[in-house]
Amino acid sequence: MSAKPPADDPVQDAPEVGEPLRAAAGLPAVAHSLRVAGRQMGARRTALTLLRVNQPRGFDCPGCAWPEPEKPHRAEFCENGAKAVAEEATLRRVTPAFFAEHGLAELSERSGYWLGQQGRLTEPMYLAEGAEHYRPIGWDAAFELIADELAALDSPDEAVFYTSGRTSNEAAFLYQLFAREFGTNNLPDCSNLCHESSGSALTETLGVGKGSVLLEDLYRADLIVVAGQNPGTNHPRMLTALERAKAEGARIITVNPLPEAGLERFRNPQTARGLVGGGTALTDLFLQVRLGGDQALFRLLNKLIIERDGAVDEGFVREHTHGFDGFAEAARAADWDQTLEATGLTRAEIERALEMVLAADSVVVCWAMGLTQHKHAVPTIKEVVNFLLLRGNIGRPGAGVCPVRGHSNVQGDRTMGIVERPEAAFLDALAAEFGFEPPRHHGFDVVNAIRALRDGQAKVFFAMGGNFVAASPDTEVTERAMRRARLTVHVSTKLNRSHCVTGARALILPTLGRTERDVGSGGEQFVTVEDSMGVVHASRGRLRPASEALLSEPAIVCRLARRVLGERSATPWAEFEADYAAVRARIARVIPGFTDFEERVSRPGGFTLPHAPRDERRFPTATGKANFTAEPVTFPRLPAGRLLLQTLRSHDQYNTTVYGLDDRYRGITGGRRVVLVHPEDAAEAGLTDGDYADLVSEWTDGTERVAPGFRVVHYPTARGCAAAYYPETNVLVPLDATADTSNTPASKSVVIRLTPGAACQ
Ligand SMILES: Nc1nc2c(c(=O)[nH]1)N[C@H]1C(S)=C(S)[C@@H](COP(=O)(O)OP(=O)(O)OC[C@H]3O[C@@H](n4cnc5c(=O)[nH]c(N)nc54)[C@H](O)[C@@H]3O)O[C@H]1N2
Ligand SMILES: Nc1nc2c(c(=O)[nH]1)N[C@H]1C(S)=C(S)[C@@H](COP(=O)(O)OP(=O)(O)OC[C@H]3O[C@@H](n4cnc5c(=O)[nH]c(N)nc54)[C@H](O)[C@@H]3O)O[C@H]1N2
Ligand SMILES: [Mo]
Repeated sequence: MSAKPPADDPVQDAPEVGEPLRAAAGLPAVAHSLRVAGRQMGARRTALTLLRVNQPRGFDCPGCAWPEPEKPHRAEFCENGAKAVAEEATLRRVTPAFFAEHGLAELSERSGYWLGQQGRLTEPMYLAEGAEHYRPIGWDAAFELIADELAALDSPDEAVFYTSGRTSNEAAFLYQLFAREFGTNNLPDCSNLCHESSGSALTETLGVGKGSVLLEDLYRADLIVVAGQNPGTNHPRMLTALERAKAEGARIITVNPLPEAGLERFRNPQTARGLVGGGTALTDLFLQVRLGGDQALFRLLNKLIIERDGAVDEGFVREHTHGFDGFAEAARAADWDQTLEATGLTRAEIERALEMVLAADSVVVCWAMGLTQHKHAVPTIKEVVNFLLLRGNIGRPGAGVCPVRGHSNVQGDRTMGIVERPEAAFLDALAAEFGFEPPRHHGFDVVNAIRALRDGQAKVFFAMGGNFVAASPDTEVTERAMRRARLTVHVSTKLNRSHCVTGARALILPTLGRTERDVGSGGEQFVTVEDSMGVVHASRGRLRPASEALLSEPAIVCRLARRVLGERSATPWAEFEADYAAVRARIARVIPGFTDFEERVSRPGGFTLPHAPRDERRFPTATGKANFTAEPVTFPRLPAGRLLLQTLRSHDQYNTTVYGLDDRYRGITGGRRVVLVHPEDAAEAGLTDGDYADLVSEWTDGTERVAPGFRVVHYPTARGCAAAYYPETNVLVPLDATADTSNTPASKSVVIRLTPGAACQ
């Protein structure tokens, strides 16, 4: 085992391409995860650490937000969870000596992969104005520097406080409280780039912006539709749930432009049959939809349901919904030809889907980024809601909406008030509890924060985790915007691109990860998180922290707040830092559903937050009912010779953290600069498999953006659609290309042309 990072930048992008696999997980996955983990932390630590993941007294996997079953399997983690844990529990360290050796100019030339491979950050570091190297700085001096910059602003709204989705409930609650006591709602978060479209659509139609199903509902469903999601890579434990659902009789329809191995067939690494046998076929019907064709697909299905005698649940529609007539009129106008064009599907495929829908008493629809990152993402998800409402598939067992969240606590962060457009009721509760007047006007989301930085309206950027410049769209614009800031601050576990593209001055504040023991002035603490299904539970790190100098996220916020707010604040920040139970006591008083928080979260498995549509078929919307909506159907139309590019994840990455250069299920090894295209589309561009192409994105204002040197890979994707990995392709996504209403970047819908190019050196 070597805990030393590779000396050279290993990104010699030279992809090799084999056949995509037809099944996911199984023995190769176990071997792969142990190999990756062993490289980072050695065999003993690997075994000890991985056995604690997602256990009742262990820590919550920092990977995805998929819930834990009530009785977790002894190894309730997956290959990619193991990689996420290994990234954090690595024995490699980034010390002040590292920064003395590597200057900013050099670091900003390094790949994200190389930066991440250097290991855990160990001490607070400061980059002075004009300096070439980060230098160590004490915690107090760091907080003072931030306080001085914040005090120099003309308005609190010139500061931006970003959050990624790994932050615990306690840290998130404190962080938003600090930002609001300081005076701003500028609390953009990774949700703005992720499931914001789901939140917008569900809040308007059902009254709650979260999923309405629990794990048991999947097991009880007759039909599960998985649209725009690749769980084999991004939520591998979901495959175990789908396998069980199938065993209980469910059928599965997959809607995706790509055949994803994990959904085709699953070899469960936790069972003997899965390890060595053929595994379980998961998908019964694969609808290979064109990018952005989902709204049209669901609209047509809805028309067909309405036209079928007895297919609509009339009692439910009458009693619980609003707007049926207007919707039904729009749905009846749905057109077969237009749908076939939008989806690229055949009539027979859609008819088969309809029969499966009508045969099912209970239906769950699961989705992720394939639905949320389009210009018409919100109307698309609203159409999914229409689809479920028609047959009463909300608020009863085995049925409902299941937006599958990304980051492990992204849903909890929102529940805790990390949101740039807070509701008045939440602000009222905060004001009453803490005795201050929170700002009422809305703040910046991610895209508007970039605009504000670009235009000089925001001057201090503070990030609680994440990798803002690499995760955001329009890389060049975003990087230029960030460089205009007076101060950029990152609370981070690992080095990343955002530490290299900085404001005039920059700070890196190193923090504890999920896997680590949090022992502060008040003794050992635990934190809590909320999964994708609204289950809140405790998370206790067990490993020794990567460095003695680390502070926990709550401690960082509390100390910063004391320094910045001083006498202005009546909040007991020191007490909160010492005792997270005191924070939870306040959360219980401010946020609905958290009564007896401390007691209920101490139970193994935690507790489930209330969800009115799920629990009582009550819909807290503007009309007091579940709303049918009749949005016009749209879908992307391309000029001749253009393709629609989706930017997605490979199997060896966690968002901007690249674990390795393989995408095993898709048959790609040793490189990331690949573009997956249908052979006939490649031929039309005068290219064939193995050629290199530049990706040129065309935006409506006539501007073009180029990502050079992608190896063309013939791939069985839907016609007219291409796929390439993010974050490399974020340079192609225009800042203004966002979803209506939610303002989420349309990263699954980039109009490009391929021009012959050469491999990048
Ligand atoms: N290992 C690992 N786990 C992760 C992450 C990670 O990077 N690595 N990221 C986490 C995060 S933050 C998130 S949000 C989730 C992301 O989870 P996913 O949403 O599964 O991630 P993507 O790779 O973006 O995959 C999008 C999927 O949608 C399909 N798709 C794209 N466009 C369309 C469309 O128009 N219609 C339909 N029907 N399908 C479409 C793509 O082909 C692909 O299968 O995963 C989380 N878990
Ligand atoms: N083109 C394109 N762009 C996308 C997407 C896409 O599909 N296509 N997906 C979008 C989505 S869904 C998301 S969620 C965003 C992700 O955006 P972010 O959440 O901002 O990005 P990550 O890559 O997850 O952040 C990784 C960094 O988080 C830090 N970190 C890890 N764990 C911890 C911790 O416990 N505490 C702290 N303080 N820091 C920690 C590490 O320093 C690491 O380098 O990207 C979005 N961008
Ligand atoms: Mo996400």
